[in-house]
Amino acid sequence: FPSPHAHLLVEKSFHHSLSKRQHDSHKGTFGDVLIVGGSAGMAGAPLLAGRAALYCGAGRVHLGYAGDAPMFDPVHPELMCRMAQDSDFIHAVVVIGPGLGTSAEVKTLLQRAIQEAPTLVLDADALNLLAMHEDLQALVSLRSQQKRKTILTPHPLEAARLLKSDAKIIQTDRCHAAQQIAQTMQACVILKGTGSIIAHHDQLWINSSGNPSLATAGTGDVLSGVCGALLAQGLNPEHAACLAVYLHGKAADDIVADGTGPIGLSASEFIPAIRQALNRI
Ligand code: NPW
Ligand code: AMP
Ligand code: MG
Repeated sequence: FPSPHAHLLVEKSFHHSLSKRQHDSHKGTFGDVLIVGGSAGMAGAPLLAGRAALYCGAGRVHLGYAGDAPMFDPVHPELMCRMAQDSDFIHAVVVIGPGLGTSAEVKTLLQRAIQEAPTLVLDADALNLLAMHEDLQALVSLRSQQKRKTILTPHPLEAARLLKSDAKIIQTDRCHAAQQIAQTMQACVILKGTGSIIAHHDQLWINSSGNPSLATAGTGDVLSGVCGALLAQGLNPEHAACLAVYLHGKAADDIVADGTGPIGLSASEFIPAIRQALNRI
């Protein structure tokens, strides 16, 4: 193992992860998730994240669109859609980045999320914007002093942009790269890709689940929504990150074991399988 602090994530790492639902619980008990993203041409990304948050047990899921907001999701009319600028960033776990784009207008949305959200997941274009703007990186690292929780979910190229490196170099020492980002941002980091790494303070976890059926557009957007839902239900960032990554991979393994895939699965198809894995764990 690369470090004495590294743990392998396997099924038995997660016994009693989400506590049993109380008989008198209600939607307020399970928290609100707000997904912020969806510039022109990428309206699907927030839908994937939002549907994943819904299927992983968030009490209410809101979508804040940076581009033209759909009035509702006909597949999941439970999702509440509006313009991102009119969304409430304070009373939800905010997941920002899926399909967000990197324009000057969306930079303002990201700054708001970093400053207002008590709990934040930074994915995709939110990470690309951070790489472009050091002032935003400084604001992210301030969050830990304010006792605000943050997860970053880079894939290797997003990690390379953050570290001003290149994806090949990141892949040669993935643990080190994840730890470097965690240290700079004072946050929990998921470095995605085969054997995703979770880094938080001096702790490291390495995921054992997952397979190449996940190598398709939108699976990262799904993962960010799973993280949001687990945070909304009260898990701390490192626990939410580890469980989200494990379930995401386990769902893919279950689908392949059932005889569908690994070729030709679409990101949407993983979402019900993640729900099943969560309810079984
Ligand atoms: P290559 O090809 O090897 O050079 P980008 P994005 C690399 C949204 N989406 N190991 C690899 O580089 C997202 O949310 C919207 C090694 C790959 O080609 C973002 O906002 C969708 N390398 C936006 O699109 C569905 C790896 O990174 C490149 C790697 C752009 O996000 C799709 C891609 O990185 C999408 O999610 C690995 N494990 N993984 C929608 N339906 O609306 C990735 N790479 O250029 O940052 O583009 O990730 O597609
Ligand atoms: P993104 O590139 O943001 O859409 O994220 C892709 C997601 O799929 C991440 O959670 C990756 O860890 C996962 N993934 C992609 N390819 C593989 C693979 N070959 N094995 C396991 N997980 C993968
Ligand atoms: Mg992605």
